[in-house]
Amino acid sequence: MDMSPNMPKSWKVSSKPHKFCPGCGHGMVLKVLGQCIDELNIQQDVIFGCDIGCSLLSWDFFNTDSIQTHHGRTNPVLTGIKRVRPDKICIAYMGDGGGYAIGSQHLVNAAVRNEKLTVIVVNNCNYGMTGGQMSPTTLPNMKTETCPFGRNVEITGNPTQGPEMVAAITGEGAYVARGTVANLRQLKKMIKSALENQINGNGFSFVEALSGCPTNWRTNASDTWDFIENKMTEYFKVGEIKTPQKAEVKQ
Ligand SMILES: Cc1ncc(C[n+]2csc(CCOP(=O)(O)OP(=O)(O)O)c2C)c(N)n1
Ligand code: SF4
Repeated sequence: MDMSPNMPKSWKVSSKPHKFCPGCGHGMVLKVLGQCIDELNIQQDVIFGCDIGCSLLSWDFFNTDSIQTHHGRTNPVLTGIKRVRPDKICIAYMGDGGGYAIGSQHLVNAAVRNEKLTVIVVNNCNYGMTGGQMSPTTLPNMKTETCPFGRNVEITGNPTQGPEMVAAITGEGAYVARGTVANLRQLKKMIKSALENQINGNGFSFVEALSGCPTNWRTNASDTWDFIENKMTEYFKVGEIKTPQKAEVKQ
């Protein structure tokens, strides 16, 4: 009987087991990303860029060209690479802090310019790597290290709706969606559509993945899934938001 683990062909086997905490969503997102790279047969052409944050633990995850950037700078670094090598498939991978806080201006400008990149933001409602501080996507009243009594939206504003913002400012041909690790089949379809959109040269491609951080949420398996499936989706609606076939923003 074959007992070897069922890993995507594009994964770098020597860097496994990976370094994410048990139950972390990052590994699940990277698994479906690996499956998409395999199915689209683009491993030789991919340039994978990861941010600072727990996403940096993916710097040696794939057997592809990879680059690890400063916090929030993955989008401009990958934009530069894509502009000099438009034949490459550039994937920018980051957390909600990297995408919507320190790197927000880069996301906005890449989206406005409709850069032909694929951006994946893993939304776990906090700054995971630095110990669970409040991030732009921390839910109203959610407790974190820096809002121990719960996020007060009167003071800190409402959580960032990343895909909705990107869909509103990016151009024709863009693909924008929000998936979740609670529905990996759907998330895989979205990431595949985003990569196909870049392969076809249509425009900016953006997928947010709702994900879990049990270490900082201090949740057991059942509470982690309840939070992802029920609490996060009260605020963050899962689905395709903009597709190149349908230029207008889906409601
Ligand atoms: C310029 C800069 N500012 C701050 C930090 C500290 N820092 C490291 S990771 C991080 C937050 C990461 O959170 P997020 O992007 O949401 O990713 P996660 O770890 O949750 O996957 C911060 C603020 C840094 N490394 N560099
Ligand atoms: S701290 Fe959170 S986001 Fe980071 S690896 Fe652990 S569970 Fe994942």
